[in-house]
Amino acid sequence: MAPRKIIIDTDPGVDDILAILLALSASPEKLQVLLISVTYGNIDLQNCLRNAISLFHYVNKEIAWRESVGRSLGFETLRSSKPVVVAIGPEQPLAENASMLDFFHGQDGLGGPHLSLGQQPHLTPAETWQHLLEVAETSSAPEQSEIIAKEMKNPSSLFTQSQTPAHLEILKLLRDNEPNSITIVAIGPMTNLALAAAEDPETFLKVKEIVVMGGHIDQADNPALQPPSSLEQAPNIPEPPFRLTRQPPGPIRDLLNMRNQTAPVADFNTFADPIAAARVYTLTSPKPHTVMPFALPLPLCEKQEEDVAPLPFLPSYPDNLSKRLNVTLFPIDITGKHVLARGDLEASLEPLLAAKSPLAEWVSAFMKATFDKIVSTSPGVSRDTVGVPVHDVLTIWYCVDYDDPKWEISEGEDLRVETVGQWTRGMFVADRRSRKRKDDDCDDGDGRLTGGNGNGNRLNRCVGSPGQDIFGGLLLKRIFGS
Ligand SMILES: [Ca+2]
Repeated sequence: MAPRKIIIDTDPGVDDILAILLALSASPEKLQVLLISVTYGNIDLQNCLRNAISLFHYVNKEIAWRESVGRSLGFETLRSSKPVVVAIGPEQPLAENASMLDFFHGQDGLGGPHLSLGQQPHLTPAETWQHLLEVAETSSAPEQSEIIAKEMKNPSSLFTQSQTPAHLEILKLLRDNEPNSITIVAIGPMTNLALAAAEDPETFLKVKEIVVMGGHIDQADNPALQPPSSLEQAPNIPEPPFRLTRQPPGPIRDLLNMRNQTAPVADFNTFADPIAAARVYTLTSPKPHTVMPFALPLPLCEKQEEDVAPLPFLPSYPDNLSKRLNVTLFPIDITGKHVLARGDLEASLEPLLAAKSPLAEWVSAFMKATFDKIVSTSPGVSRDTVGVPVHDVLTIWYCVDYDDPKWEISEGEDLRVETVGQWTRGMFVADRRSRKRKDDDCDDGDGRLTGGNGNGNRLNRCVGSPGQDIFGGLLLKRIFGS
C-alpha cells in the first residue's frame, strides 16, 4: 500500500510537537510528510514557528547523537523525504483577534523555557522568516540564538523555509499531486484551511481526507461545568467580555485549558476561529451554501480604529462543486481519553537522559513544565499520578496506523459549528432527531436544522481507537525507540 501523504497544519505547542515527532518517526512505507503549515494558535505565530524550528533542531541533534552512540537513527520518514517544507500561515483568525492558550502552554507554547518573541502583525512569509532570524541574532539568550540562527542558516537542515503563504502552499501541493492522494491533518485553528478552500475550492476538494483535532460533541461528558473545589473558593472571577476571545486568567481558564477547551462547550481549535472551521465543514454538505456561517459586521468601535487591519472577506463557494469534502473529526470526547502519564514518560526517558539524548532532554523539559502546571492547578492530582491528554497526537496515530481495524469511525453526522453565540461560540451543534436523509439531488432547503431536507454537514467522527491503554507507550516507543 502506498504511503499516506500528509500536510500537518499546526500551531506548535506541547501536543503538536509530540504529534509531529510521531509523524516524523513513522515508516516511509506508511507516511510521507509533505508540508508543515504553521498557524497562530496555542501562542502567537512567531513563537509557533520558532517551536517548529526548535523541533527540527533537536531532531537533527538527536540523529547525530544516536549515530555517535551506535543507536538506530529513527525518524525514517523524515530522513527519507527531507527537507520538509515549513510554510507560514495567518497571524489571526478570520473574524477576530487571536485567542491564545499561552497560559497553559507558556508564552512560547512549550512551558516557557524560551523568550517570547512578541507579535509582529501583518508580515509576509519572507518578512516573518527575516524577523525571526533578526530576533535570534540579536538575542542575549544563547540557546535561542543557537537554535534559530544556526538552524535557519544550516544548508543540511531538515526543513526548508517556504516564502509562499501556507494556504497557497497547500493548494500547490494539491494541484501537483494526484487527486485523492493527500491528507491534511488539522491540529490548530483552521484559518489556513478556510483560506485555501476559499481561494480555490475545486483544488481544495482534491484532498483525500481532512483529519481534524476539534470539537466536543457529547455534552453529557463535559465536566468543564463541574468546577473543582478551588474554583468555589476563588474570589472575584472576572466576568467574560461580550466578545469573548480569551478566557480571563483564573481558575476557570486553568480548568478549561487542561481540557484544551476555551469555553465550556468548545474545544480551543474551533473556538479560536469558528468561522474558519464552519466554512471548511460546509464543504461536506451536498449544498454548502445552506450551511455557510453568517458574515459578521464589525462593531462600530473597531471600524473607527484606523490601525485595525481590515478583515479578510471570503466569498461563498460556487454552486455545483464536483464533490464533497471528506472530514474525520477527532473531538475531545476521544482525544481527552488518550493520556501521556508522567510515570511512563519518566521511565522511558530516564536511561536516555542519563546517556545525554538531546531530544529526551528537550521533551523532558517542556513536559515537566506541562505536568507541573497541571499538578498546580488540579486538586487531587499528585506529581506521581499526573497525566496529560495529548489531543493532537491521536490524529497522527490514525494517519500512520490507518489500516488498524480497531479504529471506530461514525460516518455522516450533521454537526455544525456555532459561530455567533455569546456563550456557545465554537460549539458543535448536532442534529440527532431521527430523520431519513434524501439523496444529494434533493430539492433546495434553507439549511436550517429542521430535518428531512438532506442538507447539512456530513462529518465522520472517531469514537474509538486501537487502545487508550497502549497509547502512551506506543507514542514514546516510536519517538524514542525504547
Ligand atoms: Ca494544536
